[in-house]
Amino acid sequence: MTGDAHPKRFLTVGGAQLGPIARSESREAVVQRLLSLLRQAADAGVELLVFPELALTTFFPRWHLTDQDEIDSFYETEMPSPVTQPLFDEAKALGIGFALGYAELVTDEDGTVHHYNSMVLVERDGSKVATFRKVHIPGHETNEPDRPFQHLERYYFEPSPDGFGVWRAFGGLVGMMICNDRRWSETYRVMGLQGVELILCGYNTPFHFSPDPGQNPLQGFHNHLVMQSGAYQNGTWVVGVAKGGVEEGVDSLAQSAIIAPSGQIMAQALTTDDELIVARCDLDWCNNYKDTVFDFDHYRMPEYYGRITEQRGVILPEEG
Ligand code: CDT
Repeated sequence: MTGDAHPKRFLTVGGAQLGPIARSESREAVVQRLLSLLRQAADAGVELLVFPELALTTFFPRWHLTDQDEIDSFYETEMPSPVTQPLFDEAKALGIGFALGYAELVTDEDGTVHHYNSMVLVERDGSKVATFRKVHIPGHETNEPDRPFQHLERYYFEPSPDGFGVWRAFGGLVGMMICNDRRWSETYRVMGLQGVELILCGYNTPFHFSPDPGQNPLQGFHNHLVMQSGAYQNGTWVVGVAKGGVEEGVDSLAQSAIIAPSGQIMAQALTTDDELIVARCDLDWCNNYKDTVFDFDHYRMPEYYGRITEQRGVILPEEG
């Protein structure tokens, strides 16, 4: 104790941005890259390291694959597996927790197979805290050959059956979201209503957006816009970590960032390659916002928010 009447809860958080992963790159080689970032993080005093979405393989939804065995080769059936075990072992030995995005294949007892876009959260002692599955699945369901590349997440993944949880871990309240989830204000609010203090997010965001290429130059702006507003409006830290750079000919956004409950960016990646960013996060800073301008209990008006859960799309007011 320092004698401070209000000791702060500091957590040193890292973002392990990845550069491109080639389709031919083995998981073993990728895990070596993750281990290198993990060791850099240990040297920097990081206690929780966040890796990107689908961090073990290339971003395979850019291709329309039809052979189910080939498709399933991109998914993990166990976590850890023999290939990812060294990451779990080294993290435990170094006393670092981590969050890792990967494609998850689950087979139910009745033989039903599920494909999820998932992120596992592991504590500093190696224990698994939770597995989060992506809720908002973007892109399209069927092959659209006129696009320069596909974004077939809706062909490869089903949405989470669980939604957005928040877990007591790392001395605080931790939630997760994956890539497109970060664009939806409901994502942050559902976690905000569970008191979240730290939201972890991995993303793969191509610059080219086929449905409206006018958005291409705004990808970096929109990325930070949504995470900064989500952080501020819910009084939470947000850690957004990219797999960026030119991967199999597709240029993707980097600009990983650690964002404070004030909405300010506290650390940001400078490259489009493997890069560690670090911030010392005061989890108690969340209360400056949660107890004042965003004191939900005092100021929210849920009686007027029914439409948010009662309807999916827009219902226009009657004419005349
Ligand atoms: N991975 C992922 O969710 N990417 C989407 C791309 C835009 S939708 C085709 C994103 O929201 O960044």
